[in-house]
Amino acid sequence: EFGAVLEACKQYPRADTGKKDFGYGTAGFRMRADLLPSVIFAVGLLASIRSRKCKGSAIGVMITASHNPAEDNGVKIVDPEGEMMSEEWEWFATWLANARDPEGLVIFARDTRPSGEALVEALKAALVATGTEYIDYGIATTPQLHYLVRATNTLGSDREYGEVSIEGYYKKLSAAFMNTMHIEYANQAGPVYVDCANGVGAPQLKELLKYLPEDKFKAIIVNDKIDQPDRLNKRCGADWVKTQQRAPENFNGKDWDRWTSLDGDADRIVYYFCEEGSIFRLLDGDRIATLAADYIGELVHKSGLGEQIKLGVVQTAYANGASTKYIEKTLKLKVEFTPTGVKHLHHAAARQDIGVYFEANGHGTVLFSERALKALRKHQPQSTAQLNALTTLRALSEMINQTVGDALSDLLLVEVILSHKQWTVKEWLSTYADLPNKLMKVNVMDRNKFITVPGSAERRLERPPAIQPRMDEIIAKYQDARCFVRASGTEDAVRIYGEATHAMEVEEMLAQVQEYVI
Ligand code: 16G
Ligand code: ZN
Repeated sequence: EFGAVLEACKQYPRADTGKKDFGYGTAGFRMRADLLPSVIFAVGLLASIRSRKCKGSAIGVMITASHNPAEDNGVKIVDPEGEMMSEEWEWFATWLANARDPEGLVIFARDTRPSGEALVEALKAALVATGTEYIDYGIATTPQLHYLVRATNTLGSDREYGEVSIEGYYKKLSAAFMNTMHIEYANQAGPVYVDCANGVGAPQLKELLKYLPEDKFKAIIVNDKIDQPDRLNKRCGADWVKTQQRAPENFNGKDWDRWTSLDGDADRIVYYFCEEGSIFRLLDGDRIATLAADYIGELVHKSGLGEQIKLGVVQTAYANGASTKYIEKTLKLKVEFTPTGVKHLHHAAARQDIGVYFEANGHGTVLFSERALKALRKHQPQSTAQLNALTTLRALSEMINQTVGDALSDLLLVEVILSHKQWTVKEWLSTYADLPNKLMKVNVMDRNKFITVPGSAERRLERPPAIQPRMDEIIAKYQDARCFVRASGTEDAVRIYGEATHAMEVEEMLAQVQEYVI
């Protein structure tokens, strides 16, 4: 086997990247697609090893660069439960040297980027060379691949996740959605418009819609030009809308129309609309988290399980302070903070009975623990009201993707909540008022010099030592102000985030902080 690996390896020489090394960052490897073949080959080797180490469980490989430009691509590994790969790498090398049985299984998919096709060849070469069985699922969203990994590994067990196919994913989501509609809810204010970033979300949402009756769920798809690769994520999509704070290309919403944007691999979603006078209003990940926590918390209470099942919310430092305050003061729920990156939030949420986690950028989901699921199964409702709440909760636990944030599943979730509450975007927005805020990107000589205080969830800087004390003095001058600096995990830059009561103050504060960072 080793000879075959060496032989195949020669076909995928390392691209010249100068002094730069490839690094498995917050969301896997990501770079210009032409630099990637050797990296994908290595990931193929690694996935085959990881699968063998996990006693032959299926391991997933997703080829995507998510919200980044069309000429980029990337790759990440999905663990047996459908989660992001665990951080211990050293094991694999040892394992490579010793591996005999069992056989491995790697399943993979890619987004709509044309470069994906050749990268899949590099991946397959590594899998063939290591004698690893594989299944190519073609074009899929990142969360669909996570689903497939968990479904594969739970097949035949007492906790089967769903049919092992993309069709099975649609069936599971749509059936659960229909179960949330067990009571006749008045269809609310018009369809939802979905900007698919000209990416994989478009064909996959179209497919999902075939499983949903139009009188229960009506979506109008915008930006679905997957045959024009250079339009992917360009002036559209969740990342663009969130960072630009404006509507995407081809937006033609009337006032109060409900719009959403997915990102290029459909694991993020944000909502937005225009108020009278064309004022743009964003309903980001924080808003989805608060909406979901409010609604699910209410259902738990109504079902009579309030004493047994506790909800917790997980956020990052980027969550708007007003959302945190709303969760703690109005919803009276616990908030935990973790560093940026889905794997951190996911693990923290998994420790709750029901854990709601969302990054402000729109990536998130709601996790139901085994304990909570068992309580939902066992509970004997004492009234029709309890039964109704319980039925909805059970359906939601099936509809919400348990492996990772999933734009399609989150879309259904928000739509269910809005129709149950008979809310339009207006009522949703009015739950709290965001603090004015700003996110800045600063290019520095060496971002690795910026290290945050351990356990501070990136809210305080430890090094360089001079900066935080100066920042504290600046922040103290403003009311309800917050500001933090952290090195990006995906770009060669440092990010500065600030919020305060008035937008002018945010500007002033950030301008001063920036001076110390550069
Ligand atoms: C990655 C993360 C995202 C995070 C972002 C932060 C995943 C799947 N994606 O895109 O969650 O918000 O990085 O980027 O974990 P930054 O470190 O450059 O600010
Ligand atoms: Zn993404």
